[in-house]
Amino acid sequence: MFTDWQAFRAAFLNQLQSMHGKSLEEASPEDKYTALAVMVREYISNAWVQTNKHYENKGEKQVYYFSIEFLIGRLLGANLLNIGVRSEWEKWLAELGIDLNQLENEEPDAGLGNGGLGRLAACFLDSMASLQLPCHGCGIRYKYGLFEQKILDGYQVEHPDNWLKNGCMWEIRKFDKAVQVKFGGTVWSEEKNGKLVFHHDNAQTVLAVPYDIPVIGYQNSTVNTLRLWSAETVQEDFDLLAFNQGNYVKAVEYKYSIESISEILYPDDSHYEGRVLRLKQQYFLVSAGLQSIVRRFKKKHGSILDFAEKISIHINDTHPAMAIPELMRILMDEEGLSWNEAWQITKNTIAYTNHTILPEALEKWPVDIMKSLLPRIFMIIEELNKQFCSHLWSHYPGDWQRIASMAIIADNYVHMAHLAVVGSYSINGVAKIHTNILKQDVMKNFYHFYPYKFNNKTNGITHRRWLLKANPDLARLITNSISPSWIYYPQYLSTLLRYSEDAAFLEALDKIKETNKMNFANWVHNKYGITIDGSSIFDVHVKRIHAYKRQLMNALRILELYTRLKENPNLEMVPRTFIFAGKAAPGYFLAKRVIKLITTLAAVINNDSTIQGKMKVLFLENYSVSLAEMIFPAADVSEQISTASKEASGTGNMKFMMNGAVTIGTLDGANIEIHEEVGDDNIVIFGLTAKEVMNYYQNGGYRPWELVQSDTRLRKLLDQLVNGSLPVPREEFRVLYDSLVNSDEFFVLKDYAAYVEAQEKIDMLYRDNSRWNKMCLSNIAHSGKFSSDRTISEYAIGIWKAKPVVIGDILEPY
Ligand code: 26W
Repeated sequence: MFTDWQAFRAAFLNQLQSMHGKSLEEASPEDKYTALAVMVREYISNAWVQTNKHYENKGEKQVYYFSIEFLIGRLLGANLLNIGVRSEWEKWLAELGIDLNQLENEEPDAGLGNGGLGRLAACFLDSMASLQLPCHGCGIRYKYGLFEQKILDGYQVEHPDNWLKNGCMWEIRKFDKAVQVKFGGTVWSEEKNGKLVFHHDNAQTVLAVPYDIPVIGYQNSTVNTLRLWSAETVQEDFDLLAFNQGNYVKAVEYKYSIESISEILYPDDSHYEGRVLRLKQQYFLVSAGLQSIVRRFKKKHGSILDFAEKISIHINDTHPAMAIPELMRILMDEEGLSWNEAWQITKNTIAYTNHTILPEALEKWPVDIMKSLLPRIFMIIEELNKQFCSHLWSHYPGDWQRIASMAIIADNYVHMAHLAVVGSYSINGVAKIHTNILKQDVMKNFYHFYPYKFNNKTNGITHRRWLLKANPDLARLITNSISPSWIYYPQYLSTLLRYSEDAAFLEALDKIKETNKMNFANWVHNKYGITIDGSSIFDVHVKRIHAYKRQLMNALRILELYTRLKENPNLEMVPRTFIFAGKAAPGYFLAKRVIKLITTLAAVINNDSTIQGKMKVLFLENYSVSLAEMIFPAADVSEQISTASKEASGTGNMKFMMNGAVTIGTLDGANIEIHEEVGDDNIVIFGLTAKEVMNYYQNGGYRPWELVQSDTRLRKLLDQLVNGSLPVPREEFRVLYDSLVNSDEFFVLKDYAAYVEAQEKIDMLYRDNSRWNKMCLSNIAHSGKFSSDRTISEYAIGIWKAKPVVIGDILEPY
């Protein structure tokens, strides 16, 4: 659009002036950020409109990805990159004395997700647009994202994440597209012309207002939409309460109770809690989303009976599973279809991804709550359950046990995973092993009944954000070596293997890692005043804090290594910097104690001069997408040490690999497929297999106490948690000690010796610099498979039957 710097400069200065009434000299970094964001918006506005027009006119199948979380992070940098102007604008801004990176840092992270599931949804959006697929996101516009984590006295403290306080530069409020969502009240029916007609009286009506965010494809003119819904009062309801009854305070209270629906993201990661507000959020999302989809569909297409051919609705875990009864409700009560017609359409429209097998994460809602909050939805679920159970009965006559284990409603609960399986045409796991566990274990009865529905789609990450954007030096080296094709076809990264024996290339790789580590070390120094050794191994464990992810195992090994180093200051070891980051759910006591343990180790170790800086421990506050973008490029070692069978896939493992870090990990989730790609020599695998773990579980676990009794080293180590040798009250870590010694549900002690050995292997491998660089190269070269472009192509072909739509070359701004 801008032919030269002059034109760019004029537009930028004009934007500053019209938006902020300021000259360049007066403008703050935030002013400059917003001005630049508006320029990006204008740049893509035409393409956005044209993309929607194309989709409407061509009538291709549309896909809607429903998710309670979209962890999109910052958009300015990624948008500039996808538009294809980043380096040029960066240069031009520099000529104006402006550092683009600084402007990017002005943008608050959109932290509308907890962890893997939410970030996956964001990576998927990027791939959908980049592959020119007509696929859109549908979510909630939380006023507060995931809490901001501060570390105070070594403990996690939560602060509200008021990410919208200065507004969001990317959203467009579409008030004319608002829809109404109904809660509570009573439902009654009457027969009219031989048909049952349902009426919903005394319901509380909530206005769902959409905010659209553009999702820009990589240099292809496709601009898809992420639609986020916000809850507001229906104006008349508010006025009625406030003025007609003269009860202003009550009216304001009412307003807050409605708006609370989209107020805050629940900070639970893999732990289900039956909160009414959460159920409201789920229904709010699916009802608003489906109403707007049906409305748009009817505008363009003749018969609603074609709905399933033209629309796929993907539900990201069970959180949006009420899309099933809600679509039934809309098709029957509003479109006048029969039960059977509605059912045919619904079960051919919805596809479901499962993201976890942890029993405590499986959602089940008490019947009472659902019945009173969503009376019509509950009626439909009840009928579905009745029909499904009688269907089962005819297949498995007399097999009560099996039928009870599969029922949608059982023991006074609605089992959301069962609802999702029955009401969808596709059910996928997120890594090979996870899908196999679903088929053979967690959902084996369902797999027996519906074998054709189950399939695997191994997760992926967008290589554009996680390599091209996060690690520009590495991206440049790759492009200069093998051409930019890898950006479009990430599997092409494998051609890098031809440099496996090229000393100059390996050297260049090494240099880039070194620079990234130095940059990171400088950032740490500026922010925390801690000095870390850029030539030490950066050993990184970043993810949500959870017992199954075993940060505790890593911490124990750090404690042991430190103790050994104290005893023998001349211990041969490559200096290491242990880097942790991650949030614990606010109510997850044990996870919070693990944070305290790590910060305590950091306080002791970082201040002990007798170990000559051979070890440092960092716990970085407030893990977020932006922080992650700084960490992955600087990592040497990727900790992926979950108890085998527990991590459905993991996606951090892929981000590390793509940035040339070497994995130390268990045979769990996608680690298995990473191992398959890079082979034994380029990854360090240790520990129990999923089969072994599951065998233990089936036989009542193992007896950790006996292990501790027979292992002096382990006993001594564990004693250090509770014998007063750490500078905390003596009982501080008793709960951690007890959890290990009494049950050790996640096999920390059982796997400990193997883990220590694997870590020693890492130390040994790192000493051989050229061998290590080859390992890094192998990881980068084999990371193409883990691009979400591959994953999304598989969804598009195998599940959605969606085809790319070419928009043409219209990225033209004004
Ligand atoms: C209802 C409480 C709750 C909230 C979130 C239960 C479960 C969840 C998510 C399913 C947890 C989650 O994020 N799972 C992660 O999904 C990633 C993307 O597929 C996987 O890579 C991770 O292994 C899995 O833990």
